[in-house]
Amino acid sequence: MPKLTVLGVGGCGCNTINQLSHANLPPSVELVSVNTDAQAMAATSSHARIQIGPQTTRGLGAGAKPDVGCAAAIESAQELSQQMQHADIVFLTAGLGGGTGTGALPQVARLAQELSKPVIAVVTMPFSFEGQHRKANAETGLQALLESANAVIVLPNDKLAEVLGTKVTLLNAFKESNKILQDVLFGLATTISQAGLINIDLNDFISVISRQGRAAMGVSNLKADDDLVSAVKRAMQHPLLDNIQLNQAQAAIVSVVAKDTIELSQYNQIGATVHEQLPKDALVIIGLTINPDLESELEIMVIATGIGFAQPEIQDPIPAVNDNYINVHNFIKRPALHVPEPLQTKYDVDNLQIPTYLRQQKPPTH
Ligand SMILES: Nc1nc2c(ncn2[C@@H]2O[C@H](COP(=O)(O)OP(=O)(O)OP(=O)(O)O)[C@@H](O)[C@H]2O)c(=O)[nH]1
Ligand SMILES: [Mg+2]
Repeated sequence: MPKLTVLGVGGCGCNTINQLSHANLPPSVELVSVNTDAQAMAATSSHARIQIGPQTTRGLGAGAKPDVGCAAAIESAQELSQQMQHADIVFLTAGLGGGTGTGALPQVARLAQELSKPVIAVVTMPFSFEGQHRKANAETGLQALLESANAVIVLPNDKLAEVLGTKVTLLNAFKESNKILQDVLFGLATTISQAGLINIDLNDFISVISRQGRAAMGVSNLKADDDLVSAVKRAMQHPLLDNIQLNQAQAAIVSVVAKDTIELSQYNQIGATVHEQLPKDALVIIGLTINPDLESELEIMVIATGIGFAQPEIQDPIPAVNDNYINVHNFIKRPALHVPEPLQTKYDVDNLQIPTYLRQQKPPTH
């Protein structure tokens, strides 16, 4: 079963890991919290923890200085590499704008790249109210990350207020942004772990995510009487994602889980809708899994990659059924998921959703 290792770096990254640890992800997903801040990290529930830069920071955080976060990751490079060496795919997540996540994440991505692991990073950009200084740090961190991760998914925190309304509590808004990662991890882990009858296999997946650049991902459910085309578009244009140009994407992976009543015309329509949003020559891989017990009519997960970089020659042959976007058409039943034992935590989960910089009531640096 392909192993997905998720490293959450810094306060925000560790919050996301903590939330994921309560989400019953498949056992092939390993959660790792990484922080310079020993106290915040000890409060995170995960399979493994790496306190980076014990010499550089003495366990006290990076004080909103990305250089310190960067030095901490370099100090702990060996442990970080060891943690990632058995992964088939590395997911990284952090909030950009502080010291640890912003400085360490590009270094962690570089280490993963040195191990030849495909790397997807999901990062948040700071709220406007956090000030110019944090914003500038976040922009610099993002540029560094784009050079070392394959696919980078950006969630601007300002969109949380725009989409969820100003009345939403900060905690719920953060939970919502962390849920995007949760949904996609869940979808991916189940899609690529179909032992024996694999529909989208690890190599398909790697060929899509190794397109360097910005990426988009999303999940949507189709209820009875819902419009199929809108559901596909919902999965492709998640409102919390940064505005990205899907018409510049080089590749996409689409995983459809449906009841056994799905019609061929519906399946074709999903493919056609995805294809319409992307350039004509984009590589699109679509898989279908049948699960008669699905709660909704259909579940669609999309990851589109390679956005914003010059388009290289796409070599991958696409075996066609009768359309050039369908390459897999296996009707298989999704195996029952093994639900892992809940992870141990002795701390109040809700409190942990509060970013360290708020919990410690330090004003953001301007
Ligand atoms: N969406 C979301 N954003 C968060 C969360 N926690 C923090 N943030 C954002 O992430 C940015 C970085 O904050 P932290 O992750 O606490 O910073 P850090 O990487 O630990 O850096 P230092 O504490 O300076 O070492 C903040 O400026 C916020 O914009 C969270 O749980 N969800
Ligand atoms: Mg911190």
